[in-house]
Amino acid sequence: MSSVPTAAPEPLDPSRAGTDEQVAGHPDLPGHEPAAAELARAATRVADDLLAPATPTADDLSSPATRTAAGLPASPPRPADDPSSPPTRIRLGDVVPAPERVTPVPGADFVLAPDAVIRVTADDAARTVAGQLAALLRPATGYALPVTDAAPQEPAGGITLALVDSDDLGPEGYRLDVTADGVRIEATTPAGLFFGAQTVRQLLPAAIESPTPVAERWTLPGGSITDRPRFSYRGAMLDVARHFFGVPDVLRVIDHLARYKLNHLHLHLTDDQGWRIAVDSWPRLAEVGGANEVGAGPGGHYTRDDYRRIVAYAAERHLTVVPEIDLPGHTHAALTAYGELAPDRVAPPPYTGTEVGFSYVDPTSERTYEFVADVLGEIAALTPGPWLHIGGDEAFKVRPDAYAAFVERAQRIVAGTGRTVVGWHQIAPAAHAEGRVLQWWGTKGEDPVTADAVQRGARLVLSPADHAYLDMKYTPETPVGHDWAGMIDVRRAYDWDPGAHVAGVPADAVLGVEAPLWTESITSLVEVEFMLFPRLPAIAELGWSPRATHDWAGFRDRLAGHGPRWATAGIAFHRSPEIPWPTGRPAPAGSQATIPSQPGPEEAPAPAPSA
Ligand code: TNX
Repeated sequence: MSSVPTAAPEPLDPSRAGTDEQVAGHPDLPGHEPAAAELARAATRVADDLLAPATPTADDLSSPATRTAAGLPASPPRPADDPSSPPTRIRLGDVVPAPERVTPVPGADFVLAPDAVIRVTADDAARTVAGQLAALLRPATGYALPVTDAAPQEPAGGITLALVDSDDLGPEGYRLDVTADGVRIEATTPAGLFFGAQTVRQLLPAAIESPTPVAERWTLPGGSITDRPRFSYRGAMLDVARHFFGVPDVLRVIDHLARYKLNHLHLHLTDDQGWRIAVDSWPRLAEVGGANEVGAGPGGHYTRDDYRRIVAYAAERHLTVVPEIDLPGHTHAALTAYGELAPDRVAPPPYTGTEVGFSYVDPTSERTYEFVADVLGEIAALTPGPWLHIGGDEAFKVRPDAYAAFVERAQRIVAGTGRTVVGWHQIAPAAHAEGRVLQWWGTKGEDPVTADAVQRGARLVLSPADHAYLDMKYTPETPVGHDWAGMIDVRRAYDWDPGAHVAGVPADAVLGVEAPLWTESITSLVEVEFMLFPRLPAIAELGWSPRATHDWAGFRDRLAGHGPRWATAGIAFHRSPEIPWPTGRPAPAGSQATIPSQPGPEEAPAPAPSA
């Protein structure tokens, strides 16, 4: 498959503003690939210096077997065991995303004892959360942490997770109380308990991320937190179409989202370069359309069971999967499988480049609507969540009237599956459909067409490309990524307000935020993590935290403490010089200037000293 010559796309419609700029911003692949490889190699090299034993670049960093197979020592990096070194002081307010209300109580710190127990309300879903918390804490502590049902009279000393009735916490909020006698998380739902458990994890020393036991005093700062999200939709998108990412990679990305209380994973499942989901009624979509990717790699696709596994893993972490079938444009891979959908009825050869806007399914053919109904019907049947994303972006070759008619019909097909339609904001001109959501990726605060769709009832998920597109480079030297929407450093990712970003769109029409990661130039999990961290937590904070907590200086300080966590967990990240990482090792002068010295996953800070 990969030896089939690449089809030259037709030129884009030059009348579309931004088009040329976008194409110009797409990476030149032959030039890009050595940069990505260099990134990965440098990651291994510098990590060897900073963290002994080394931080691997292998996909699974926690299993000794995988580490050994990757040629790495069986144990991951671990903090110094020297009990004489001072503990890193974690403050109750150091949580990312910033909690709604934090009330520290000096002198009320809690120390987790080796015989501590996790108690939980007698409820299966709550027990699952307690089990997840225990599983997070056992590897580093080495403690047994048995989970037991909570009794009415609680003995002191452990961690309690309690489902309670409360009008204040909402469906995702929680209350956390830390006293010298114990830790208590209360919530009205298992999701709230789960988010509370993520907060507990962040309040423990960074060494809690170690996959093997560490000598540490497992202290949590005393006081209470009352917390709930600002927006109900907090997401990230992974483009698995331009480069395919297998199930283990996607599960690891879900773990990353869950840490920061995100609750939606949008999977961009189809595009010109690949169709990534098996569809029984149209089997060649995945078999033929899935067998390529950018750069002519082997591609791949998810079987129905793979997809179910991803959905179930996400659901256990209180994340909803939003599947996207991009229509009517971005469909070249589908056309390679079924030429009958093409305007000229001829199946083209695969496309492995990075242009956009040249392909479309024939909007005038009934066969196209059979295809759309079959595909969306099967995806809906596999997806428990409420959303079906129909794409709708960059269909430059489809005339506006035909485009609007197509979108309106696709919206009706989605409604027929019982799901709510989501589309990129290009679908705004089409008629309103009950509940519809536009994902806005503009770069200007003025968008009268979108504002008009909002007037007609649409809600928005905000992904402004110049703040939230995590495929944009951090700096001109970032070895992977795009630049068509500009550089996005951590501050740029953080400093905007989703509630007041688009003129004429009131805050109550904003469902939330999403950080898309397009993967034309992103080829591996290490590169995915490098682009996500540390910007993903910035977007997560915009989605979760009340606006009153918004403060770049405070965010930067809180985020700094997460570097040692990521390093200990083996997560690659960009050691941005904007963040005061607690390493004692300043970023080398000129480190932004060239690819080899580009701060990258290689420059993971040494884990914080611990007692
Ligand atoms: C625009 S934003 C696209 C994608 C590209 C991305 C690259 C949007 C809905 N479409 O097809 O991958 O730019 O940054």
